[in-house]
Amino acid sequence: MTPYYLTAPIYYVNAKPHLGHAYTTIVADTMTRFARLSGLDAMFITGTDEHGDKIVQAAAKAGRTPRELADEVSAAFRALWPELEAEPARFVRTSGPEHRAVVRAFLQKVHAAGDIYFGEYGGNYCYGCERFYTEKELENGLCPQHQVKPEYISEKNYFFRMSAYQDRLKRHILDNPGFISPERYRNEALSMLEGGVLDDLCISRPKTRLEWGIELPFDPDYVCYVWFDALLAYFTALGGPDSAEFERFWPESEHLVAKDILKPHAVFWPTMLMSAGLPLYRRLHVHGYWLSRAAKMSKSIGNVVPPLETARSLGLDAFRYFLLREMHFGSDADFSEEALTARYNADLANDLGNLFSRVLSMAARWCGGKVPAPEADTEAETDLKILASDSLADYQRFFADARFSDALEALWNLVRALNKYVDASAPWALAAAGDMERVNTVLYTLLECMRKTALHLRPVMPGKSALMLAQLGVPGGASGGAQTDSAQTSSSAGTRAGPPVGTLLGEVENFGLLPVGAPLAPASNLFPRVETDRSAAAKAKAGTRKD
Ligand code: ME8
Repeated sequence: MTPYYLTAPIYYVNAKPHLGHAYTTIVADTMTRFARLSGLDAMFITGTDEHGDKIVQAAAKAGRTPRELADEVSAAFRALWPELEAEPARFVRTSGPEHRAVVRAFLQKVHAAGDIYFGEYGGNYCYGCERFYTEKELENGLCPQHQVKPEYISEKNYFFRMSAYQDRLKRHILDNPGFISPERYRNEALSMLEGGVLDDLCISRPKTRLEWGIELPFDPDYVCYVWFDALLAYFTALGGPDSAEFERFWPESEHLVAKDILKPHAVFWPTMLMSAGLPLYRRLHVHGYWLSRAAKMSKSIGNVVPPLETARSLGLDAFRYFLLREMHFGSDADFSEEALTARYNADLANDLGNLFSRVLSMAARWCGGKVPAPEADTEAETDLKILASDSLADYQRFFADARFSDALEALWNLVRALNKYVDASAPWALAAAGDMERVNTVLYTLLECMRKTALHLRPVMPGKSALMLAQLGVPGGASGGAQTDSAQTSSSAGTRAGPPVGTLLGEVENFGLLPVGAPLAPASNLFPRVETDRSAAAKAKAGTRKD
């Protein structure tokens, strides 16, 4: 099986997880499940980024040691992922001994390549970002991420000769159009490489100023700068660059990040890899920010969306669906409870839930609760099958390109067409007229398209998809499918099980995979409609009128 390796960021432990962290990790999980369903041997990893000034400062504020704070917050991140049905194959902690060894070995390689030198540097340092900013990068003298005035710091440090790789990196980005996507971030990365010489990268902090870090192998008075530490987590998760797993997975590696950490991933990391003589990652996917009340979530603004409570409000699968459908990957999106409820009612309760409810109750009534055998198609079925193939092909294509919202929109074209087909073919009228051959054909066509829809939704809504497949009598739909998914990801990559029960291969072209005679659920209530303030008010008004 072709390998596929995806990384979500490893998150800082200075604050608890919020919706933004949940989003990236859920997207990573969804992409991995999609890859697996497409026949790849896929896994994703995440972890926590635990060293550096930021953590030391947060720990001091909380009256804890950095180690205590890191242990506590890292555990909170780790515990969150299964609650969101996100199943990383590995969870890397940068304060662990395996990671320390990987970072030190990498530093040695870059040092041996002659790309590390000792020098003095003074500059504007933002503690929040853990990096120096050039005057040009500041906005009105403030850090563009944190809107705080950076501190001027001057000290002797080690530097990575990043400038030496500027042209090579630029050429690589130009020669490989898919290296950074969407396009706007590729252009942004290219513009970082335009106009003058790229600064070299300061990669150390003197121990007199910071002790909470990995000691440089060539100077014990210094610890490693956080990005040279953090990015190597992507190697640690594979057992380091000398492991067999690295050899297998690294050439197929893809990274997933938000735009705040574009530069470290698009510029620092590939130049570091070039210096160490290692292959570059294959692709970098960059998404925008979730905003809350029109601002980036932050503790100080007080607009942080807690992921778990929000996920539970309408069910985890609805939450995952919302996140993928609402944000156009690459652009910012606004989060609100109202938008979540509106999408839930419109897309899930009305369109998808209603389809399952009406078709299964008709099959219970007229087909004895079993998948009926279809007779010859009419033009309506032929047209519907063409629409289904087109929608599914679009879905798969968009999904593979990380265009999740477009993918789901394409799938909903099919869901809405299926509801229209129910209305137009009116099986109740066919049954009343005794035309059971047409009833069977119409219901089989619907059930088969519903199976395809449920299967395609598996990466996004693993729980509801399994339930839908079980309601359609698909063998192994509920237990088999779900078990295979979790068995593959919770164990180590080397021992992962075989391919999942269903796959997307052949689903666009082939029609009729739903076995005739399979037992169907007598009823379905997948997404009960929820009352909103507006719908309750409308009902109350209607009630008053009737009275
Ligand atoms: O940057 N909207 O960690 P971090 C969408 N440790 N995504 C968001 C978001 C928002 N409002 N806020 C955060 C770090 N994220 C480094 C990474 S990787 C080797 C080291 C997500 O805790 C998004 O994925 O600040 C973003 O890139 C990441 O959290 C930043 O997490």
